[in-house]
Amino acid sequence: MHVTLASSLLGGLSPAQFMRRHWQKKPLLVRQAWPGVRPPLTRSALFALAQQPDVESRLVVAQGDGDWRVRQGPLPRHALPPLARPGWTLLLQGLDLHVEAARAMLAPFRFVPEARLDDLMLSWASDGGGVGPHVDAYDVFLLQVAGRRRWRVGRVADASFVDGLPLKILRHFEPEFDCLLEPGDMLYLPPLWGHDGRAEGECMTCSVGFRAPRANELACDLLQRLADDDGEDDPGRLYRDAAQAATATPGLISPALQDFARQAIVRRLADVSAIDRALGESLSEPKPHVWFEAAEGKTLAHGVQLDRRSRMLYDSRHVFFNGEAYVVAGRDARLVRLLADARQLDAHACAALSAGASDVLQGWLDAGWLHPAEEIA
Ligand SMILES: [Mn+2]
Repeated sequence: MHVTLASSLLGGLSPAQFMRRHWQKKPLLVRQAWPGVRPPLTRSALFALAQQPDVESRLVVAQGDGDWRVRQGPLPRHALPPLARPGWTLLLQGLDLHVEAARAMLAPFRFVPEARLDDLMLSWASDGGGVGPHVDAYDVFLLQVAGRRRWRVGRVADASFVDGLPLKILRHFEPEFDCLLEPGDMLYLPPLWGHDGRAEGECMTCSVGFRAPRANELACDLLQRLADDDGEDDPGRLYRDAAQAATATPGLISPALQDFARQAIVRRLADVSAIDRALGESLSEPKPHVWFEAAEGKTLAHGVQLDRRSRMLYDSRHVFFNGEAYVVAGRDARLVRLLADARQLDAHACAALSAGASDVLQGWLDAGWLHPAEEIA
């Protein structure tokens, strides 16, 4: 990925310029960002996928009187309104986990760190379908892949929602601009920008979403991980109070015990490497309901590529793969980081791995986290 080269996906901006001028700052509308883009699956394949229990799907129906009906998947075919009925939408979250072509559509967006990537959502709408004016806590690229959708977009002064609806619909939304997206057009929106997309005729839209972690959620997750991990710091250390005098106030917690507890926490949190490791494990955790199929007898000889559901990240000390941390160094580290960045490693690079690293990659192949390169291509 050449981050300083002009990109037609970004309307002639380079990824570097886009990140400086638009990312988290202001919307960007790009006409023909992806000329000739094809939906990653057909309407009937989408409806079939929505029936599966391991696929996250939602049906949203506008009732016409300002009321909305939402049904969570799995969605049997008879749960979907007739195609000719206007005003309904089928949303399929995490399509990249299920459909190789959807995973492939994420590749041009890899100028954004993968740690921020959430998923590719596909929405199919009948004429007039949409989910109403709302905000997301996500950076999102809305890529029109079939038919036309009109977006109304604007900053949100009043973030209150209409009461009593199964959807978070903005009570007051005053769009600043509107645009009609045709197949191949794309609209980037930063988090918390109000938007309301309505299909004009049947249409399909792909949303490439980048989650912004919430400080509190991240803290809870990492603290839990730190608590589960004994760490290197004398886990069995006992409180000692050999100097405790006889007390007439047995209900009182002693300052010495308070100090012991505080120090125990401070020492745990002072282990920066453990926090970094917990973060990498957390961010690389596969999505819920993802499982991998073990496959013995595969070889590294022809190069490897990541399974579409695999998440691989790294920091200066570790590589994180599907929630597991590995300490890497030297040439192996360089090669494994290459695998994380490119999601593939050629035969030549695989041959350059040390025997130890080869064994680790072989284990990943056996677990189904990796596949031989030719298998997916
Ligand atoms: Mn949205």
